[in-house]
Amino acid sequence: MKPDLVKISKFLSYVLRHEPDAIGLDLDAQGWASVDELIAKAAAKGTPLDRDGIAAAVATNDKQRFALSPDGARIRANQGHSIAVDLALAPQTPPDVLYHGTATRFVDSIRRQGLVAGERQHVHLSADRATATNVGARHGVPIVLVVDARAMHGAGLAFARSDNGVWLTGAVPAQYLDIP
Ligand code: HQG
Repeated sequence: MKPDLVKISKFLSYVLRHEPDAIGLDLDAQGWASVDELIAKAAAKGTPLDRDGIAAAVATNDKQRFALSPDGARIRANQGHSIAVDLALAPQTPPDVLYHGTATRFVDSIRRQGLVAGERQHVHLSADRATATNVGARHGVPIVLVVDARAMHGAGLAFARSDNGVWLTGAVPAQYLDIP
């Protein structure tokens, strides 16, 4: 992604996932905002944006973090919210095994508590180890935990997959974790 598009992406993450109130932006219950309103309210707070820049940031985003509605009028973040939104994702049967990348310094606490969503709405899980390693490296020395998603699902715990391929669940009790 080009540097100016990375800047737009970071701004979109901030207002669509965490702080819409920072610019007075209205999100609906599913997390969608009007693109026109976003542009107007960002401008009023000193962040000039235009439709083409937003479209390019959405299209070239390295993790496909955002979605535009088919008519281009609305935008939302695909996952990663700290504010309460109902993404209205259908529950899905996960693969037998999923991965969670974290930092070694969190492992003792995770052994005790399992994985908790913390500031976010969900615990984020990856379908492959490489992605999980990258997620963990954001926090420090990475370590990949293996999640027995099959057993969790069998016990009635719900999973969904975001539009950009991240597996989401409410929490992962420690008994379902294989921690190396
Ligand atoms: C850890 C990025 C102590 C958890 C990524 C993680 C992802 C615990 C940290 C998305 C714990 C939370 C989310 C416990 C969990 N004790 N630490 N009991 N339970 N933790 O950033 O999963 O680039 O909120 O292991 O790709 O790292 O933003 O979650 O290390 O998909 O699009 O608490 O963010 O996507 O950190 O990342 P985060 P995450 P974007």
